[in-house]
Amino acid sequence: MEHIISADLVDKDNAARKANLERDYASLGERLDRRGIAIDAIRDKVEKFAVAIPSWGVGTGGTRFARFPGAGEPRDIFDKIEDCAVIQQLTQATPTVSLHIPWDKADPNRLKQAASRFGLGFDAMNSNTFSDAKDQKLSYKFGSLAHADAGTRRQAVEHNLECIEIGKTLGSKALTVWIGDGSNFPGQVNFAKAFERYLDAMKEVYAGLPADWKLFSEHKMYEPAFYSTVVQDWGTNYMIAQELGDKAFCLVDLGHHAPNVNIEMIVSRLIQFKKLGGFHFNDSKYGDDDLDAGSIDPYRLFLVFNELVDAELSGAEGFDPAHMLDQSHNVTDPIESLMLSAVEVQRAYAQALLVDRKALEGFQDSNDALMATQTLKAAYRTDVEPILAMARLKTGGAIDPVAAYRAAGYRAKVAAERPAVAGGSGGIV
Ligand SMILES: [Mn+2]
Repeated sequence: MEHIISADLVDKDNAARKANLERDYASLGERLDRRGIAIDAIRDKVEKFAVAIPSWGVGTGGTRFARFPGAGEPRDIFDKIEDCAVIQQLTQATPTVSLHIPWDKADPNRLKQAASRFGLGFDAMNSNTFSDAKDQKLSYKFGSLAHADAGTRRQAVEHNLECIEIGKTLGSKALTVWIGDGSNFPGQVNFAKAFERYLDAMKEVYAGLPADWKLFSEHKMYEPAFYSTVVQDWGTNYMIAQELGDKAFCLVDLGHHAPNVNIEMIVSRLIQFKKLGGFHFNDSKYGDDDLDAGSIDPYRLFLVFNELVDAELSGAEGFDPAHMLDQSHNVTDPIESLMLSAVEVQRAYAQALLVDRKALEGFQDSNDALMATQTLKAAYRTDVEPILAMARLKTGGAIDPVAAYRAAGYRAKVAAERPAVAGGSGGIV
């Protein structure tokens, strides 16, 4: 398997940090042991934990006001795969890439070959019927799968079926559908009719799904439509998954809710009714900000993982959520942001594994609110960095991914090879 950053360089960076890490790991191990927790068992689970990188995340993002490209941005999906390979090499937490079609359209066999050079696989396929592709016959300006015009709906269905076809060659096992359909003005759209059209179109997409695939529908409260969206919340999303069938699940993008919504409870509900498909991890302050996971409210991320670990440990039937990042990096090097975001997601998982669930249950049953919440806090307050770093070291990654990345000078190297792309225009990537 090929490495983009020299393995010697990673080894050298690790060698300088290894002795301190071993001391920190032993010290944390002793403290966890006092709590009845075996640190190696937690590390084993962390090593197996993976989160997919969105291909669109390795380019510099932007807002509707402007986009300020960084140096050495990927020019095409093959450059993007190389950037994803760097993230995986240093974190060992991101073995798969999630593609967006048509942005990443290329010969599927070539794509497969490019990824396998670096040991990368492909996660869920993402369709795009929220913007118009070049030379597209009918516009999605007024919607796609829920469009009033049957021809436009047909085109959107065909596009989703094409994404499934590409994904079959790549070894993907899921299709994520997020639509921009909705309205900007009261009265613009008949809510019931639009939802009916969406369901009918999605039934056609679902019918094209291979037996071992899953269909993820992603809800979002607003944007690009600002008055109503067709798939606005988890309740609507749950109805969709119920209507479509056993292979249909709800995808929770953390940024797609109103501020302060109790997302961890939504997660619990979807687990309970076997319809949690997976996540788009990111963080937000005000809306769908697509900020780095754990950068604004790490406690919320922990509380989401508290529900996930609870389901994992209790052996909830059919529980197998997909983990994906979905972020827009406007002011940072996307590779650095994605590496740290993957680590933040891992961190929340590790912390949630430390919750004393037996004690928590006792406090819940005896209505001891204070001790119940302190039980969660005790896990959350634990600095699990030595566990994460040791997991990376043992699997061939970097103890400090950002330091190793900077030492390797990767961004400067690709900046010399990849001509600068034009900035200026607004653009979600
Ligand atoms: Mn998303």
